[in-house]
Amino acid sequence: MSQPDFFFALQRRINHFLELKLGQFIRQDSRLRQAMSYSLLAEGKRIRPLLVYSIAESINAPLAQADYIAAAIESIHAYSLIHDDLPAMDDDDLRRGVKTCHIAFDEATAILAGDALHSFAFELLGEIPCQPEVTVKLSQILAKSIGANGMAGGQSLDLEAEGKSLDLPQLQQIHAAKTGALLEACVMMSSQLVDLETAHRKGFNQFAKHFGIAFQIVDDILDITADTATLGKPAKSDQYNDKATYPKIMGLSAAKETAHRHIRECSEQLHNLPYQSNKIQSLTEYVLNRSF
Ligand code: GRG
Repeated sequence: MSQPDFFFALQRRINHFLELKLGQFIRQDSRLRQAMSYSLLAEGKRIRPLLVYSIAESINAPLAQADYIAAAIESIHAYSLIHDDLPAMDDDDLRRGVKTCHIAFDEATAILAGDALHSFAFELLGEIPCQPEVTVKLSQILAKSIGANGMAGGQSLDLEAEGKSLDLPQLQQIHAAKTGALLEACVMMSSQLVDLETAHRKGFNQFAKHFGIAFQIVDDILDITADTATLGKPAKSDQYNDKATYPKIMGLSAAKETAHRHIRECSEQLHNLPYQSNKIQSLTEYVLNRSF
């Protein structure tokens, strides 16, 4: 599926903002800054920033605030990809169509680039032009989503599970933490920019849960159905690392049907909310039908 037109403008917006802020925050040109910039500005789909902006637009929150959330989350995402590719983790040499950070630079620089991108995310949140109590809440949500009960915890469970056979609830638990938590944070953080009714906030949170599950199922499906050139990262890497995946546990066609079901749930949640949601809806369909 090709990208909807509005993606390009928002991808340009976040790329420009990231480049600008990297330059402002890290004035000294250094090998570390080059490695951060190499991975952060490489050609990713920017799904997380697109999600942040689409939710912000839908609830009429200022995009000038959403910029900081989108950039913080993309920075965390870049850090997680750098560390995920390291020899001690998935040991991959290709990411976003280019050499992984530790291959293009070296392992120590890649570890530090990940660490510095992690800090950069919180520096960005500290600069967001909004009330201090909102900044605190945003930092809490982000920290929680990437820590031991979120992304890092999920990654740890994923590594422990290599070579073992998991059942569906165990797989869901891993993915909800490893991939789902940061995607949920996109929605939860963006929706903090406006004083929403509790029921509406809950609706967005439910949407985010289904979005995260659908995203991961499609990621697992693409790992076995797409090729390395299209993915921009090694195909069949899950098989190679003997990882539990949705297609492995339930079969390819049931995995596809399950992804469709979660996307239908996303639409239903959006439909029940009193906001304009065309862009969120397009992003949701793109996540289901993407080719990489
Ligand atoms: C080492 C303390 C420590 C923590 C790191 C490595 C890690 C924790 C977590 C890894 C989490 C991870 C890499 C999840 C994979 C998520 C995923 C499917 C990534 C691909 O996302 P896309 O398709 O990629 O949005 P692009 O390149 O388009 O941005």
